[in-house]
Amino acid sequence: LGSILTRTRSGELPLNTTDRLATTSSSLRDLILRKLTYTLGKPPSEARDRDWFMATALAVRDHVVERFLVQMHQTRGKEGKHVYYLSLEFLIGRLLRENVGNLGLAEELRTALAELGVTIDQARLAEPDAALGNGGLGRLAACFLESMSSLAIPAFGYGIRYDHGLFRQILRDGWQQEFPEDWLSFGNPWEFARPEIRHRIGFGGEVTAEALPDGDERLRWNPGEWVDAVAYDTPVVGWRGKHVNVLRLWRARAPDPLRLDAFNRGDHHGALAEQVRAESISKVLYPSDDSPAGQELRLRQEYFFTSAALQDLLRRQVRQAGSVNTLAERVSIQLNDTHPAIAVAELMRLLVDEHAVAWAEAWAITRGAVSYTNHTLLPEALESWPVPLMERLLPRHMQIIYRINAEHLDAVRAAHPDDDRLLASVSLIGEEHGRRVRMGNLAFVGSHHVNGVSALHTDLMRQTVFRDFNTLFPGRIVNKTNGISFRRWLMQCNPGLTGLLVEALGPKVLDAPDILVQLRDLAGDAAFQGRFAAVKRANKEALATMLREQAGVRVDPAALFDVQIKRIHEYKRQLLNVLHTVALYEAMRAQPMRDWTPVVKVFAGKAAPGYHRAKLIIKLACDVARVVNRDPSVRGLLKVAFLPNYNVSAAEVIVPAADLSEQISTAGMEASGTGNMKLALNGALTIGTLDGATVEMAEHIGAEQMFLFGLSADEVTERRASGWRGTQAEATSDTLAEVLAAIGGGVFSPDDHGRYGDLVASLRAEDWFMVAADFDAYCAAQQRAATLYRDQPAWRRTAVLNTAGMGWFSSDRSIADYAREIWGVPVAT
Ligand code: B1H
Repeated sequence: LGSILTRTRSGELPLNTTDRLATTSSSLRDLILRKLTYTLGKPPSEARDRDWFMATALAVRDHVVERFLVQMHQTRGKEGKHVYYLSLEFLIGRLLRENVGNLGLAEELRTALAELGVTIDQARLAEPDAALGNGGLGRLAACFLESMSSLAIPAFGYGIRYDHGLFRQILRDGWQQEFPEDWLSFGNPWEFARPEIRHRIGFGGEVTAEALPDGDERLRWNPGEWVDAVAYDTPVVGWRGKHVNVLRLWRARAPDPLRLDAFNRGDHHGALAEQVRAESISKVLYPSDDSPAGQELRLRQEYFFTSAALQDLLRRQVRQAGSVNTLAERVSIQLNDTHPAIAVAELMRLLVDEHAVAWAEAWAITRGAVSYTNHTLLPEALESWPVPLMERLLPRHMQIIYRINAEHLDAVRAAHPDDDRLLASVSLIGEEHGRRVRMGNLAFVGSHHVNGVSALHTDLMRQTVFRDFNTLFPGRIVNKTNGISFRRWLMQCNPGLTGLLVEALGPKVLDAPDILVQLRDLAGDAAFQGRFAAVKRANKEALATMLREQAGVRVDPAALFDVQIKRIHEYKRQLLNVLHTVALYEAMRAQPMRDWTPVVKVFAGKAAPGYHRAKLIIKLACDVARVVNRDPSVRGLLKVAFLPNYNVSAAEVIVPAADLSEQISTAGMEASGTGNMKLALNGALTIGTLDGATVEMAEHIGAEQMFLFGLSADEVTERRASGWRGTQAEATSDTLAEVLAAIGGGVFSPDDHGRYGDLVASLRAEDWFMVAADFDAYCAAQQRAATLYRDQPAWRRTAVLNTAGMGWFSSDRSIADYAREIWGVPVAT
């Protein structure tokens, strides 16, 4: 260490080869043992699995840090443009396997732990699942961070270090109950607390004008309340340990830990009140994956982390470039949905008020640096904040937004005189439900590019929500189809398939997933099919164990595993899947001796706590499961399981084991989907609608290799306009009529016959999500799947073709597209 010190001080490489950590299993073993003994203070004889996890993670972190230091030294002074990915959610999951895999230390670690008498799984499964996100949007942010490191793009992720992530879901008698999640309770070995990196965040107060010598006036915000944002850094190592970026999450702290004057008066609660109020900002993730919470605390969260991120990156800019003037050339700020959209006003405030940049120049810098990703067109999901709330909480920002809006509307008026409809539509202030700031519009005008997350979604953005903006700013809306990290969603979660792919295609497949297409040549090869199927079978046995232990359902691993794993939402149509389950059940009871394809229906997903209809759908799935699973006339040929507490770690078991992937959203409503990609990559066949990125999957895989069905997005629009009613479907489908009668009549809810009355009534009436409308087509697609499954060679061939077609859906491809077409950042390869 002495030599590190001297050489670092003289500006040399901080770590030369003799100082470097050895990557042999024995040195890894010694390092783990040292961490256990001296950092955790436990002898091996006392160590529990969790201690082994902590010691292992700390040892692995040393290796990550070492790469980071070397890289810092090598790139000092030559850092290119930096990307800042601002996201209210990072759905990280566990990190041990990812970091070990990316560092290339998996085998060494296995041996090291074995010598200590521990298995990798013992340590690995003791890691809490970091659920700082709700679903696809948060998981996308995590995959993108990993890809930015893998592509050696200098980047920071910025978000909130929530004390409590997404709630734990427990099913009590089929009803979802929420319990707080506590991922930090035993400490987080991956992060570095950086108490010295701290930014002041203001709220409330007032704006004062200060006369300047030249006769102008300068506006100053004097917040009435301050909260500190303290940095916690998690290094993110890319594939092959190439590059390390940092995920910097902010924790809210009161500037003063307590009010001593109040404490000394005996007011012990009052002494802590400010601290409690400040810290509530980073206390808990809002558990909604579509509709914004709309509460003041949510706006405080959004502003808190956005301001901390911008202050942080401006400080770095000034340190490295001497001024803020070149910001737009040196940084790209990506807004993950509108949650950080206040960045547009905050960056203007920081530039104009704090760095004395002229307004017009500040606007050019802001628009040059910021870009925005839209993730949903659902009207209820478009964020807007009441003007009075904004004026109270962020008075200076409200002034800035008014000025941006005035200039924006002046320009629109100049180009399109007398078009009041247009002005109202593109204004940053909406008047529909009281005066509200439209965050999507703010993000749009403040960005150089706005992107959707699949080709269909981007088209719909241009045609619907941002139609007028698209006319005013042609070319600003671009598409960047989502992707997934192949490291996590293939190599780590499915080592069996990965090994087979490496044998078949060579190790290059690990770095260049586009060569997966070469699998097409092997799709008809019986020997290869057999090995592909053997991998799937082993993964299904693992899932069968999980279903037995966690859902109490025994299943036959030979059956067709039909999985729907995602947030519970009406537009995702878990209900359609349940209706088919009931139809199949009734058909089996009517003809018990037909030779049915054995099917296991697996459901998993959380409902937003206030979303009653979604919770009722969970209850219905559980009610149906209870009846079906214990009915002897079904002879075990149909099993239904609702697996509680779906999270990233559960997905890592389910995804490799699935035969059939349910992607059955009402067309036009799922912006992209990413579970669709994970499942197909792992050899599941998709039953789905032409929605989101499933459309592009069909282009890459071949629509013939999927079970596509149902109304198109355009047809859904037409149906809705024509006053469609579900009774029209019921009148022409005996099966649908029987299924609705059974559910509505209480066959599955003998304890409460009326439980599903309203649910069934809404299908018969408006049928907004086209469940009744698509029912027959869905059942026919299900039948095609069941029939194909009986021809195992044909099924296996199709499964191989699905994997073969998925190379393009790597998040490395998505990120390379962002880098080249939005960020202007060079990418190697
Ligand atoms: C997606 C969200 C979302 N779209 C509001 N929108 C939230 C909206 O806390 N909130 O208020 C949280 C999340 N999430 C998903 O993004 C889409 O539904 C998926 O189709 C898409 O694959 C994913 C990633 O782009």
